[in-house]
Amino acid sequence: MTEFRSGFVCFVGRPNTGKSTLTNAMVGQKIAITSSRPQTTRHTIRGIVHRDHAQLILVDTPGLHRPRTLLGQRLNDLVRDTYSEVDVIALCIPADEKIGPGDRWIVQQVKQMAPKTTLLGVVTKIDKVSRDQVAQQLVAVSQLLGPEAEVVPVSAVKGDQVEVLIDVVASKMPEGPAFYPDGELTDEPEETLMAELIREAALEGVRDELPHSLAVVIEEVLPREENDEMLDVHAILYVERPSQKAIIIGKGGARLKEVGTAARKQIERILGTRIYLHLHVKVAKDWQRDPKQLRKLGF
Ligand SMILES: Nc1nc2c(ncn2[C@@H]2O[C@H](COP(=O)(O)OP(=O)(O)OP(=O)(O)O)[C@@H](O)[C@H]2O)c(=O)[nH]1
Ligand SMILES: [Mg+2]
Repeated sequence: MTEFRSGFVCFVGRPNTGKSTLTNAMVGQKIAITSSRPQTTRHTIRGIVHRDHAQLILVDTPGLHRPRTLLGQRLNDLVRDTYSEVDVIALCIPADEKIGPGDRWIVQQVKQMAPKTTLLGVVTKIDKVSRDQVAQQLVAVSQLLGPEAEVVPVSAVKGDQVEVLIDVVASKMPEGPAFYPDGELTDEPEETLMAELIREAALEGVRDELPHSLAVVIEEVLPREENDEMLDVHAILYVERPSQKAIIIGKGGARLKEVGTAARKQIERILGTRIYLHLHVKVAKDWQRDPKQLRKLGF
C-alpha cells in the first residue's frame, strides 16, 4: 500500500510567468485571478489539490522582481516569508522567454533563504513554442537549478502535463494526513475572492501604469431586503489619480458598467449566489508608496 502524502508547494517566478494560471489548472477551478499584465497577484493564495494518494496545498505568490515601490517591496517580503513554510519550491519559467538575471536572482534568493527545501523547475506555457524549444528550455532550467532538481514542462492553458506535475510534486511530499477536508479548494475568504474578481475584470484592457494603481476593497455585503437569496455587494475601486478614475469609469460610465457585468458573472459562478454589484471609484493619491494607505488597503 502506498502511504498518503501531504504538504505545501510554493510557486515562485518573475511576474507574468503563469503561476496563477497553473494554480487554477491544478486545483481544477479558478481561485486566483490572472492577466497579461505583470504583478497581477498581490497576496499569497492557497489552492488545494485532492487526490486518492495525496493532498497538495499550492501557494501561489506574487511575481518576484526588483521592487520600485513600497508595494513591490512588501510583495517580495511576502514571498520570502513563505519559502520557509513549504516542502517544495517550484520555480516557474516560461518556455518562450530567455532565462535572465531576474531568474538567477530568484534562484539565489531561494537557495539562500531555504537551502534545505526541495527545489523543482517548471517550464510553463509549452503550447507557445515548438518541441525543440521546450527541450532546450528544460536543459537551460536544469542548468540554472543544478543537477538535483527535477524539471517538468507544462501547459496550464491546454492542460498538458498538469497531472504529471501533480504526481511529481506529490512524490516529494512527506507522508502525512490531509490538512483540508475533501472538496475544499481554497482558503480564500469570499470577500477576497470577490474583490479579486472585480480587479481582474477592471484590469481587462487597461494599459500602462494603471493596472498597478488599481486596488479593490469590498465595503459591505448584505442580503437583499426584498429577496434574501440575493446579495448586495458594495465595492470600492481605488486608483491613484483623477485621470485614472476617468479611464476606469469611461464615457458616461460605460466602462465601469462592463466591468460590473463581467465581475458579477464570475462572482455568481464561483459563489453560486446571485448578487447585485455596486461599484464606486475613488482616488487614493499614490497609495502604492504610502505606508498608511497601504495598511488601509490590506498590505
Ligand atoms: N499560451 C499560454 N499562456 C499562458 C499559460 N499560462 C499562463 N499564460 C498566460 O500568461 C499570462 C500571465 O499569467 P498569470 O497566471 O497571471 O501569471 P503570474 O505568474 O501569476 O503573474 P503575476 O501574478 O503577475 O506574477 C496570462 O495572460 C495567461 O493567460 C499557458 O500555459 N499557455
Ligand atoms: Mg499571479
